[in-house]
Amino acid sequence: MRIGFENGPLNRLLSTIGGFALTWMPGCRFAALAGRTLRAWGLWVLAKAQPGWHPSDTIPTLPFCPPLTRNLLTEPSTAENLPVLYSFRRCPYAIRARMAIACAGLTVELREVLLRIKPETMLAISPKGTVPVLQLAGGQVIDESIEIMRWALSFSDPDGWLEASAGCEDDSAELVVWNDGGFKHYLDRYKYADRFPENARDFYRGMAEPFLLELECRLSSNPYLFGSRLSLTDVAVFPFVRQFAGVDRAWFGGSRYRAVRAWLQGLIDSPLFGRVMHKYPSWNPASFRTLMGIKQGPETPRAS
Ligand SMILES: N[C@@H](CCC(=O)N[C@@H](CS)C(=O)NCC(=O)O)C(=O)O
Repeated sequence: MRIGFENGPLNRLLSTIGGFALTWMPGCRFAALAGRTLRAWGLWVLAKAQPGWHPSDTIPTLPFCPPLTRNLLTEPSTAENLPVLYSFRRCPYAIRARMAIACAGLTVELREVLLRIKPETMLAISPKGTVPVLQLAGGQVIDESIEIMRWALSFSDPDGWLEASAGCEDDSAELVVWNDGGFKHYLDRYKYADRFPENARDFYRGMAEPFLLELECRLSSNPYLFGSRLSLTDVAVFPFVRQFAGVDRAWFGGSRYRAVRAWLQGLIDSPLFGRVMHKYPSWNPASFRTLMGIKQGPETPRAS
């Protein structure tokens, strides 16, 4: 039996249930998220019932970011007054912030931190102790990665990341909330299943999968989450999917998420990702300054 997810009645039914919650209470984030989650879970149950299923017979074109001309460099610098970014190389939140900063062509002073020994200077400006943290030249602090992305793109968005999901702001926000919330919750448990022995690793993976199914449905018909162009949402979400894929590469490689795999690989192979994943020694107040980007940022002098 072919379920016919693309245009079949079951897909329409599930979309209607999800869409009902999305439209019935417009503006209500919770209802929208619940609707989408319900739809994804429904898809997951049906997909389980038909092991060979895939939402599309075609593999989407590999997405590539245009090559960058900007470089990351480490050097002793006389450049004062740059915004300071506290970051951790492998942190998915920090990756998305660095990608937006690099894409915008901004220069920041990069301070690579060790999460177990956070610098006092960072905790002083953001006591919650998470990375990334951006301190602007005027002293203002942005310590949410999505806000850092928006800050960077508000100066320059050469690749149109904001425009790519224009008109779908609620949809985009829901995906990010789902990614940073439910998906991240189970991703952590899947990654560190030995620290959460109340359930098996596969259980946590299964709980994270509805999010992947949502991505798969979107990416089966378009190369990016909101159509033909890379959006802020793609960049915000993919570092987490990369972590998910890395937990059990063999499983992910053989999974039904073909479109997600192609999308993920395209982003991992992109020059932009390569540049922001450069390894730097961890920062201390006595070390050379590490500059990320070579173009002077738009900020005015940083306090202290
Ligand atoms: N909502 C924050 C979350 C950032 C976050 O949780 N970062 C993790 C690293 S991936 C962190 O700093 N955790 C604190 C720790 O491990 O001590 C954001 O989007 O910037």
